[in-house]
Formats: sequence, structure tokens, C-alpha cells
Amino acid sequence: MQSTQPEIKQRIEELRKLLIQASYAYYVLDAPTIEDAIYDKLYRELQDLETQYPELITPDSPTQRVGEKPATGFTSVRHNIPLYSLENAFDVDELKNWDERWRRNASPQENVDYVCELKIDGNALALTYENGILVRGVTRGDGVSGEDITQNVRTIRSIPLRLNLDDIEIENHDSLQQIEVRGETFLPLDVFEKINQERLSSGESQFANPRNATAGTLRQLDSRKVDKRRLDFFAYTLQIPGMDDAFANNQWEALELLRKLGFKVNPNKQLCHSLDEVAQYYQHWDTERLNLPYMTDGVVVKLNSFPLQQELGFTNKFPRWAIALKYAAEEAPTRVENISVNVGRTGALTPLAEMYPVQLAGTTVSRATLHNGDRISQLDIRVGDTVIVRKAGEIIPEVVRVLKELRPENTTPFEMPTNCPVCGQPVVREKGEAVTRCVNTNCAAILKGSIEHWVSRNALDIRGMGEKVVHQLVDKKVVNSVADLYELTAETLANLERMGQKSAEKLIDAIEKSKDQPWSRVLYGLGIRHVGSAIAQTVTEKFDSVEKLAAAKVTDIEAIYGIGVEIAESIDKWFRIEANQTLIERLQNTGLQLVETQPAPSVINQKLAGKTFVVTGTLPTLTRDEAKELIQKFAGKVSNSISKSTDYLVVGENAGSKLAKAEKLGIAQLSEQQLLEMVK
Ligand code: 0OX
Repeated sequence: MQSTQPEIKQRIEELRKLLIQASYAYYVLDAPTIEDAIYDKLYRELQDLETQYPELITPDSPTQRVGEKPATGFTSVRHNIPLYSLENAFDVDELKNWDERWRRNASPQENVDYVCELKIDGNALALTYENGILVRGVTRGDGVSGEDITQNVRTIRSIPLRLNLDDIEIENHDSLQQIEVRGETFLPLDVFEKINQERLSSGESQFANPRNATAGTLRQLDSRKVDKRRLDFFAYTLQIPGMDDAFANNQWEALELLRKLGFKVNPNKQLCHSLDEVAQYYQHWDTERLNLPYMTDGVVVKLNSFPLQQELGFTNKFPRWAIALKYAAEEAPTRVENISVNVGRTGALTPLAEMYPVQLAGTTVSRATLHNGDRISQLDIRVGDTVIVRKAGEIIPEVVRVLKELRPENTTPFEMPTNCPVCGQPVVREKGEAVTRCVNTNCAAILKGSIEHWVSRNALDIRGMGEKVVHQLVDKKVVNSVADLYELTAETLANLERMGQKSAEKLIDAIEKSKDQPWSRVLYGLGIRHVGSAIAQTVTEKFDSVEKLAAAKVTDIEAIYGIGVEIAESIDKWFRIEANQTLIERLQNTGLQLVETQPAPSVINQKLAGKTFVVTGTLPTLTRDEAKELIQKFAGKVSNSISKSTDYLVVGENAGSKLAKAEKLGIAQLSEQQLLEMVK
């Protein structure tokens, strides 16, 4: 029986309600109520209904979080009420000064309450809701105007698309026509680390800290990319024009109201009744914050009472009723002993400050990245300078500034080399790029980096092939490409320093075993720019062989969900280079998996497991691709070239050189009929 429109509408509303509740429990309360599989099922049901009845789609539907089309740019929007910044205090004495100061400006106060909140080290956002629906999300910008990034904000699951106004005890709901909520969006530390790992593996520069990574994410034009980053959000300010004090008397109540409206409010807040309690809270979180899954750089202390806040007002920069009590930045002075330049596998030249060792955030720091030549010029860092280095939590140490007054005489400005410090070839800096690169494909540094990447854990995972082995192999010119690894013998390896016969044999085994690694890892191992392991996985799901990927057009690659034009162009460019085509041919000949042969869910049985097949010529009924698919379906391995490890050559008419080679090597031949018999 066909459902009627009202029934459909009712079901859609019911599904939305269920999904919103489940998402709230998961993302805001961190207490999931239903299994992921059930959520997915309900979500798909809603998606299907909305596809059938597009006229019933509403902007607050859980299916409407991620935009289909990337934005072309962001528009600047003036904030209704400026986003003030906070005055800083760096210790309890400075906090007391602030307390004395505001008291001098206010009517006499007794029993003042302070609200302490953790200061989240993220990016402030202003969210506007009209009649309960999220209509705009704007960055802080300069405090007066920011950028409209609504499409990106919608992807943040802890930001409700529709406010929960049901639990709000207020006589006239119409007065809630417009609500503005402010808070901090941030990247949890584990997500931040993953992003940096991914950037490292795809040859991009790493973000110095989660705040920069958050800002970078918010500026993405493609909201599908933002969605993948899993930003989070804590709300801390609620503004209802014209009735700010009618809905709550103080900040503590406002936080509770924000929670009721469906926002995530940081649970580590505290209502303090004295400055001593504030000081205790600050000291408690100084150590405890290291156990939190996000970064905090201090405590925000706010006078609780709204009437008192109103009485005090703002200076031209800050509210007088709040202060940021910051934690001592983990910074220390030290001396730059040398500036070295490292050449990575992508050829990027990264200057590094080598410093007198100093203790920071519980670790000894003796090196800090200087990022690139521009950064060095900005800071004017010279060898011999005393500099301030900073390291916060698990963040990479960086040089913050130079103490020029301590600069010794006769120092000279540092200049980026014009030739590669490893191979001596001229370096290039492309227009619009901050990075200087060595573009000599035979550069030993690039080669070493590429091989280290190829053998790394997430790529071909060749255990025992450490940095020292790789360096010796390249320096002795035994290995000039990753394909050469597959021609190594135990004898050659045993000649290396600190390598016995036994370890050499083990390493040869590990190299041999790497031939079973799936195609996605091979693709990642090739080290194509912007292709990290997650991207390689996504790409190989669509292009299940190297041939298909090499033949793909930029537009075909870009059509994959989650793959942008930059990645697609980088892949295309890589496959057009002749030396790379030769490399692929050589890798194919080694028996590596350049075709997806992982047993797909459709594997029926393992009849051909452990056997390697090559298909050649025109078969009577099957196309070559169909024959290959059939072999893979029964867990056989397909290779494109004949080698000693080939078990069978499936031969059709007009077979050429492959047949000749198979005959020479004495490899068994099969007709299509015989192949079909084997899997019967
Ligand atoms: C934070 C944070 C920032 C609102 C008006 C004055 C200061 N980074 O966690 N700002 C504020 O409050 C603003 N509270 C916070 N918790």
C-alpha cells in the first residue's frame, strides 16, 4: 500500500527526531544511546525518503550537515555585537590586581561569585539562530567583522542545527526569534595528531598547534573536507537581543541554558565564591589539563552576575568583568648553535635550528623547525642568537622570537641555499609557494627519503630496513630506486655494516613478504604528493589497479568523494612522468600487488588461493578483465607480467611475448575452459 504524503512527513519527522537525539547523546553527552549500525540504517531511511520527496527537506535535517558544492570564497560579515578579546593575567598576583581594579570601577560589592571556565585554545565562533534554526556561523575575524563560514560550521556535530526550545521555561517563545551563541571550536588532540601524521606522510608541512590546524580547517572551501576533520565546539556565551537579562541572571545560569538548548558546555567549569577558590581552580587545572583530550592555555574568570557585568561594561578592547588567567607558556631561552637544512623525500628544504639543549614541557629540546626561508627572514634568526623556544604539550617545538639585544657581534643573516645541500643541484621555489625544493630526482636525500617511506609501517612495512640500512644502500649505490630493493640478495646485505648473515636473510624474507601488501599500500608507498595512507585507500577503492589509475583523467579521480582537484592533479602529474612509468613496470615485474587482490566480500571460496595467474591473448568468451575478476573472486592473485613466481598463464588467441616467456620459464598454461573447470 502506498503511504500518503502526511504519513511520509510524519515518518521523516520521527526519523529526524530519533537521529538528532542519538547524535546529541553521542557528540554532546559523550554517552551513545544506539549502535552505529542502527544509526546508519535510520539515517539511510531518512536520506531515501528525502531523495524521493525533496520538497520535504528542511535545513535542520541531520542529512543537511555537509554541503554538496564547495564554496567559492567567504564573505565578510559585521558582527551585531563585537567579539571582544580578553585581557591576560599570568599569575595570581595579576588576577588580584584585576579584582582590585574592577572593584574600584563598580558600586561596593560583597559576596561576589566568579565563574571559572577552561580557556579552550581554539577559534571563536559566533552562531546565529533564527526561530531556533542555525542560519549563520561567523569567525571572530578582527572582532568587528569575521568571515561567514556557515557551510563549514554546519558540519560540526556538537553544534545543533535546530535549538531544543522545548525545555525552555519562558512565557513567550517568540521572544527567542533571534539568538546568538558564542563559543570555541577546536580540534581534539588525537584528531590534530592524525592530521599532522597524514600531512607528514603526504609531504605537506605540519600544523604547529591545534589552533592553527583549526583555523586552517575552517578556511577550507570544501565542507566535505571540514566534515572529515571532526571539529568540536564548546559554547560559553548566550545573547538574546533585547532581553539578555530576562532569560538568565548570571553566567552560571546562561551556561545551563546553553546546555538545555542542545550545546556542549565544557563540564570542567566551577562557580567560585572567592578569589582563593579561583586560584585553587587555576592551580588544579595547571597539571590536570595535560590529561584532557583538547588544549587549554588558561582559565577564563568571569564575574557571574549579569547586572554587575552590565555596570562594568567594556574598555575599547576587553570586557572589564572577565580576564584570561593564562598558564605560563612553556617557553625558554637558548642559543642557536647551527642552522642546518634538511632535504625530505619530496625534495622540500626545511631549515632546522640546532640549539643548546633546554628543558621544556617535560622534554629536552635541542632542535626546532624553522619551517622555511620566509619564516627565518621574518624572525631574522642567525647562528649565535639567543632565542625563545616554545613547546606546549605534544606540539612541535618552535622558535617564537629572537632576543636581538643579546646578539653577538659579527653575525650574518641566514640565507636559504641556492643549491641542494645534498646533491648540489640548483633548487627551485615555485611562484606562490613558501617551500624551496630540490628537483633532482637522483638526489640521494630524496632517494633515501623515498625508500624510508616505501618501507615504513603504513606502506610496504618492511621490518628490519631501518634508516641506517637505507642510507648505506643508497650511499653504496646498490639501490637507486625502490624497485632495486627487490633485486637485493642476502649476500649483498650481509656486506653492510652491522648486518650478519642471519639478519640479512630475515630482511630478504621481509622484502619478499612485502609483495603481498595490498595495492593501497603500494600506492601510498610511491609517495605521490598529497597522497597519504587514507587518500590511497580511498583512491584504490575506486581504481582497483594501477593501469586504471594511470589511465584515469583528473576529472575521474576528482569525482571520488573526498578527493579534491589538488590531489587528483598530483596523481595525474606523477603518472605522466616517464621515469615513474618505468618504475611501475619494474614493480609489476617483481610481483607486487598493483591490482586489488584483497578478498572482496564476494569471495565465494578460496579455490585459487596462493596461485598467481597472468592472462594474455583473446579468450573465447571472457574479456581479460572478466577473467582477472574471476581469478580474484576465487582468491587467486593476478599479475601483469610473467616471472618465476607465476603459476599459470591463461592463454587466448594471438598471445605474444608473454607466451614465449612462459614457455621459456616452463610455466603451466591454461585455456579459458580449463580455468573455468578449476573454479567449478
Ligand atoms: C575560551 C573562552 C573565550 C566572552 C566575553 C568575554 C570573553 N577560549 O574558552 N572567551 C570566553 O568568554 C568571552 N570564554 C571562554 N571560555
